[in-house]
Order: sequence, then structure tokens, then C-alpha cells
Amino acid sequence: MKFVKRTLAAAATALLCSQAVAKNPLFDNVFTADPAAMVHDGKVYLYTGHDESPSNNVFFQMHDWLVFSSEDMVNWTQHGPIMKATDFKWAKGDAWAAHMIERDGTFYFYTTVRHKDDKPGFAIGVATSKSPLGPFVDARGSALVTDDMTKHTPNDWDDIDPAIWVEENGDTYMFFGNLMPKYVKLKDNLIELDGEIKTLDLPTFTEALWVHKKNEYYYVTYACEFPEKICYSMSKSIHGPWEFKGVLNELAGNSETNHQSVITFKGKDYFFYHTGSLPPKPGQESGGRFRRSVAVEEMHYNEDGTIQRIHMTTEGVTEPAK
Ligand code: FUB
Repeated sequence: MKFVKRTLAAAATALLCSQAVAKNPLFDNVFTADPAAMVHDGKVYLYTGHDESPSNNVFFQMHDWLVFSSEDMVNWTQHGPIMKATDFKWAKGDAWAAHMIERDGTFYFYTTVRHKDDKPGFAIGVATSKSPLGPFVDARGSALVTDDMTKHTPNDWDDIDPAIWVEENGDTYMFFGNLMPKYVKLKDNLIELDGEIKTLDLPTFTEALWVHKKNEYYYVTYACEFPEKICYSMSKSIHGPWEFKGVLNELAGNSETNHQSVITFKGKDYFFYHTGSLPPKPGQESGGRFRRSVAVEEMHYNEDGTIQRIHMTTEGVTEPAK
């Protein structure tokens, strides 16, 4: 019954929200951050964090994750929240960056939350649903990664920002981390670790890993330096070595974090990111470091496989994908 109620609520939200026509930032009725896009069944599903801080002087207030969908990258439908951080009973809150994949009709949502005090610090959880729109439920009843499992930095937020990569043979890896980039194989059930957590060598790494592949190259893009730009490295193997290729996207206006997602959809390549550039509404503060908004651009490769620097625009994607 609870499931039916929430599904109906999500459907009502989708119906109520008129379609947004692309421009950057993509959505101006809600603050969105940490994009994680997934292509499924002819549509793009864009999962985002949800900034609710009242002011750019008040640290992140992020309670749930949102989803938007599009069939052409220009017209977007807003569906509402898919899950709250506290739906993980072991979590205190802080719905930070996430990643969605689908396998055999089940959607797996890997995400960052703050763990309760029995395992203090940030942790990674995984939730599942039979629909890309949710609702999602905790798949394990416990965290997949907790702060005590890695000791590379003294910070309690060094196990954040999961990014999943699935090899052609089905082997699945989770990349994650802050200040120290890490990856680990997942078991075939996708909800347990399979082996040791390894580290990667990525210059000036800060956070926000994302892995994709184009032709024979693997690419790992990530937030580098601070304030953050997006850098990238390339490799012929998911296990590296990774060759550093420099900055892909510059400081994103008015936000010291930067977080990207890369997809190929209907033959074109796209780069999602976030900025703090939403203008103020009456009686409210503008966008900024804790009030971010997702944007998107087309992305282009050179013949040697390197990626052309992203050109951030206010127009965004203007040509519908066919
Ligand atoms: O949105 C909260 C955190 O800020 C994310 O987990 C990081 O990637 C950065 O965007």
C-alpha cells in the first residue's frame, strides 16, 4: 500500500510539472546538484542531489534525491524524489552524490550518506527498485562502505561519490573517494564488495569520479583542485595505468564544487555538471556554493581519443536528440 501511495505521488508530481525546455541551468524551480545520468530504454534519466540550504553561508542541506527524464535532451520531465537519505535506517542524513545502473530489470542506486554514530563518517549505501523512478529501498540493511574501512585520509568524508562501471563481461566496479581515489569490485549480486579496495593515481584529485568508455579508451573524469575544475585521465584498461589529460571543464560559475556525468545518447555525447548560477527569486538568495543547479553541454572527442574542453553555455543543448 505504501508503495502504491508513493508511486501515485510520484506520478502526480510528474503530471503537475510542466516540461522544462533545455537551457542552462536545466531547472529553475528547484536546486539540483551532483548529476548522475543513465540511458535506459530510449530515455535519459537524470538523478540529482537536491540543495535546500536557505543561504550560501549555510552548509549543504541535502535530504533526498530527485529524478528527471527526457527523450530528446531538450524537453525534461520532473518526477519528484526517489528516496530520502534517512530511508537507509543506519544513516543520519546528507543525501550526497549518487549513481544509478540497471541490471536484469532491477535498478541499483549507489549513494553517499552520513552514517549514524555507531560507524561515524560518510558511507556508501545501495538501494534497489523495479522502476527507474522508484521508490527505492535499502538493498542490504547496512552500508556497503563505511569510513572505518579506508584509512587513506584523516577526513571522515573520504568515502563518498560512488560511480559504477560495468565491463562487457558483467564484472562491475565501484569507484569512489575524496582526496584519495579508490575502486573495488562488486560481487555478481551488486550489493556486496568482492575483494580489496584499491587506489588510483589521479593528479590533483578531489572527488566526483565518473567512468565511461568510448571506442578502445576508458575515461575517468573527476573534480580536481579546489575550487574544483573537472580533469580527466585515459587508459586502455579499467585497472589503469591512467594517463592524465588535464582540465576538461573550468571552474563552474559561482560554485566551488563541480560534479560531472558523461553519457552517449542517440549518437551524441553529453556532459552534465553543476554551477551556482541560478539568479535570485524574490525574497531568496541566488544560486551559489550550497544552492547549485545542473547544466548540460554536448561533448566532443578529438581523433586521438582526447576530449575537447567543455564550453559552458547558458543555451545548453538546443538540438533535440533523434
Ligand atoms: O553535494 C555534496 C558533495 O559536494 C558531493 O558529494 C560532492 O561531489 C560535491 O559536489
